[in-house]
Amino acid sequence: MSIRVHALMGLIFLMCFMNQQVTAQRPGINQDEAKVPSFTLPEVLKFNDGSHVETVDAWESKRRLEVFDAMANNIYGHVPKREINVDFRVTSSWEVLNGSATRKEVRVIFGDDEECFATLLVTLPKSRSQVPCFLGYNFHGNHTTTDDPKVAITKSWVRDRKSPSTSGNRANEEGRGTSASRWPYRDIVEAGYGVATVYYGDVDPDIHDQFKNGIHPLFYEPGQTKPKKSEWGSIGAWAWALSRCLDYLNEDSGVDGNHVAVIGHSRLGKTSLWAGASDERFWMTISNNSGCGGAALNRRKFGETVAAINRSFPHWFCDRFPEFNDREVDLPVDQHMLMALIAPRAVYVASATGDRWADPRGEYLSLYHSNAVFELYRDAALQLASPAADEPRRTQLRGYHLRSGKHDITAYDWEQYIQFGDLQLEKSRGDSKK
Ligand code: GTR
Repeated sequence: MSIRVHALMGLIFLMCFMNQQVTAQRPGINQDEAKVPSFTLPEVLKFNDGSHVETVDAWESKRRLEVFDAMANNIYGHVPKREINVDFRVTSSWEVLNGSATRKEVRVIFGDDEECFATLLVTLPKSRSQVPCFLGYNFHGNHTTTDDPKVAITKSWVRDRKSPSTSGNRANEEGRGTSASRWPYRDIVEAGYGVATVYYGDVDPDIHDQFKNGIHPLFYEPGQTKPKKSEWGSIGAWAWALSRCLDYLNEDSGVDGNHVAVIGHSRLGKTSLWAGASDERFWMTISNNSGCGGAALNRRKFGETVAAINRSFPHWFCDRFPEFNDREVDLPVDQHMLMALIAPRAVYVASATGDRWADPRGEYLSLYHSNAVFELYRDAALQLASPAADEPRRTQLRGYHLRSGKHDITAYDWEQYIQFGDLQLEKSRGDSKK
């Protein structure tokens, strides 16, 4: 045997060993495609009584509601019935990007006193009026999305970043611009889009405190201390607040309220999908590396599982979701149904090659298994085989790409979302001429 073959075998052995190490370090976690269990997905177009959905009308008037209900009951939770006041106040505005765009901060106030609020940072190109706009949460505070010294630093709880940019769960000046690569403002504005972002911890800090902080308590009935079993966790609350931000964007004369795309990365991608499914006013829904509880099919049990996510993040979903830990097959839904809820509005899912924890194949498959519903709206069917890395695949209403690289949202990802948005805009202009 040649030295080269020996070296190759050694490398293969090392890779297998490392793979086992990863699996061994995380008991119950599979990252081997050959070990994905065989499964049957719940049928999107089958009513709860077992009969078949044949028409768009039957889907929209009845089956869609059944699916929404099942996803809310078992995974994300329902928004409580109680209603609260939400007010908007523009607190500052200025010019950015060499005068080519305006930026403003809008206080979104939840409830009747001024204590609970989120700050929406809105950046709009000046070249056009009424622009289409991306709306999405950021992880560490608005000031981390840009070097702009005027952007206010959140006073809310933040996750400590093991760097000088946070201390004692508070953000500080050192963090300014540290997530700027995730928010390519110039590219977005030059493409003719606005972009609005908000720190998710302003709405509900991402820490399990039995739902005492954030917006949940504003919805409690007298004597209630935590959400009911089928009521929202943090993802449900974050998604609801995105709809309130959309309410504001609808009032903003600089924004085309019919063309607001909801976008999110990772846990915030799970959130954007649930927001897009819950609020049919969203024009496009974009999920970047959202993984388990987002685009990835639960039944594949590849990478992060239902049990793993509920263990690490017991506050994200409704209280019923942990009943399906290690029992994915008993879930009455799977994530392809989340995609289906977005139809006939556009949905884009993106994965990354280095993000196996999020199960790229499972993220693509949920889009693929939404074919039946999208085909009702004459969208072309996606093929079963996943696209190769860096070769985006699109139908009229759905897009997918697998970016080379790690779990992140990059300029490449944004480029695809903008191109997809441009195609949707062209289509709606074409449709309105007919
Ligand atoms: C991980 C979690 C994922 C994903 C990610 C993120 O720890 O397991 O579900 O949401 O965090 O949001 O960055």
